[in-house]
Amino acid sequence: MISDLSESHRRLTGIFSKDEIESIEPITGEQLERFERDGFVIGVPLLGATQIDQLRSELEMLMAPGQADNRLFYEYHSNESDDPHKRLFHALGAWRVSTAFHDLVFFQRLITAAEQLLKGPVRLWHDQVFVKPARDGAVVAWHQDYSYWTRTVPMAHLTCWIGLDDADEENGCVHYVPGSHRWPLLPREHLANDMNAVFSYLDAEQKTSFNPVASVLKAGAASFHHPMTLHGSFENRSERPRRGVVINFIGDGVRSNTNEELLSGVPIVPKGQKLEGQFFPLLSQ
Ligand SMILES: O=C(O)CCC(=O)C(=O)O
Repeated sequence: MISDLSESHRRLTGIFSKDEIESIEPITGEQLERFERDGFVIGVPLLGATQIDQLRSELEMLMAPGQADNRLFYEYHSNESDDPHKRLFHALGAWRVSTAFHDLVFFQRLITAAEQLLKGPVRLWHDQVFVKPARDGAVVAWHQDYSYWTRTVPMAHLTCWIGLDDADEENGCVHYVPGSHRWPLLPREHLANDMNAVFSYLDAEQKTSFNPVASVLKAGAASFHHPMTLHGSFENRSERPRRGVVINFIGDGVRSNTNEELLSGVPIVPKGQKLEGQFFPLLSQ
């Protein structure tokens, strides 16, 4: 078995070789229109029960003591909140460590949905895992994903958030601000401390049109959002965990905008060069 799963760009197990969901087209025409209008689409059926179970059980391994020193992760925060009474587990790079998380990246149903929304061939940018434990789950402050990604151009990015639990307002589901994908890029603040930090940057018109929508999802369903869509999630005060896995896609052709590392531990991609190779696999056939 290889130790860095990014060396393989094929599925390593049968977990995601079969579509457990009946419907053929992941994103309907109506959802495509909604994505253009609002900057997100909620409730795309993606995973079946055995796929969810496998991801949940490998997630336990990813969160186990000792993994924090695993250099395959691009980032690993056992708790990204500065408040010792709140907790947000957040890691990037699980696809290099766990076979289920690796194979999810190469899941055809997910890739097809991303191609529909990005309107062309797609590559992996990176993955993320966000876990809010029961009772003391921290916030994820309002932000636009592209505020973290200006080191890659042009902006041709897409985020997919997949629930490993039912997610609702009680356990801290993601919220989206419709239409905010047409706002300019806003500055970003700490990810897991002050939910409303972004408010100091909003003008009067943006404040008036700030009407967030809760992304209420069943486990196994996904939401997709535009890289400029303002989103965030409130605390988990419920008795249930709220676990989510995120796949961040780029259109094939996105280039590096820096001569520094794009992701921790990944060889430098010089400014102007296309993202490709071991760490940015082409997912479209
Ligand atoms: O899981 C969360 O609450 C935040 C997710 C997020 O920021 C994202 O999907 O880009």
